[in-house]
Amino acid sequence: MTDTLDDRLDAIFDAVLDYDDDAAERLVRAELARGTDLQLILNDALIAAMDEVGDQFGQGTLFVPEMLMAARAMKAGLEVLRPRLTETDTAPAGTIVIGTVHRDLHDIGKNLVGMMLEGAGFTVIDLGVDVPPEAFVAAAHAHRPDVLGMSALLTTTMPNMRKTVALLREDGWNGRIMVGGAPVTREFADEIGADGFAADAPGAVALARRMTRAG
Ligand code: B12
Repeated sequence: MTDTLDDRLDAIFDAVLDYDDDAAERLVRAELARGTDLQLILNDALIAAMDEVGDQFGQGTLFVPEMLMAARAMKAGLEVLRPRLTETDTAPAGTIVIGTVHRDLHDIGKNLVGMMLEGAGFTVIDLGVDVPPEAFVAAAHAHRPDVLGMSALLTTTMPNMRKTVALLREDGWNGRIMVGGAPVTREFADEIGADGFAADAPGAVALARRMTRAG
């Protein structure tokens, strides 16, 4: 049976690859009850499973419907972690508007970043997915965030990040902009005039803290 921590994390990984929402939810809940470190559950089980799905998709052994079902199972597990990730006992740290860029529907990474930012004391306004540049600009006016975060998972939607930064600056908005998502790099962030890049959710929190401390 699934006894060691590795076995139990493997079982969560397998539940996602089996597209089994119920098992993913149940096993993550059981792991939380045991007091297992959240980052282990995330990195070694849930995110690892999405990486495997991405690899299989890349190899042509798994297709979009399966990718979608795996994403649903991953999200079921992530929802169990949400209350723990978002609970905070720190003072309000600032406001962050976050969204996935135009024509991009990937939101798992963005959601995770949002949850961890909330856990760090930030007020997070999530614009969702497929957010046109104009909608980011409107949100910057409406919410006056300290930091605006953009996520892109497709090389074909990264240019929409560039367009959004350009439109925000053209509009005169001078808050901080951070970008992320699997294909995004620090070099790309510099090139498009964003103020920062982070490779993962803890990195996004550290970056947002630096950005708000610097004022
Ligand atoms: C799940 C998934 C889907 C799901 C998305 C469901 C959902 N609700 O999100 C569905 C099935 C919808 C999907 C669709 C497609 N997908 Co897809 N998908 C994936 C997959 C397997 C996992 C992504 C994921 O959730 N990872 C887990 C999260 C936690 O990681 P993450 O998103 O990278 O986020 C972390 C960091 O990047 C960072 N981060 C993320 N956002 C931000 C933002 C900020 C501000 C900061 C600081 C940090 C940050 O922190 C996060 C936490 O650590 C990836 C493979 C992969 N390994 O990335 C392919 C992948 C991204 N998809 C791919 C493709 C091609 C597609 C489709 C075009 C397929 C098709 N032919 O239709 C469509 C496009 C749809 C669209 N218009 O968006 C390719 C992209 C190739 C490329 N170079 O562009 C990938 C890489 C698969 C592959 N190997 O080819 N996909």
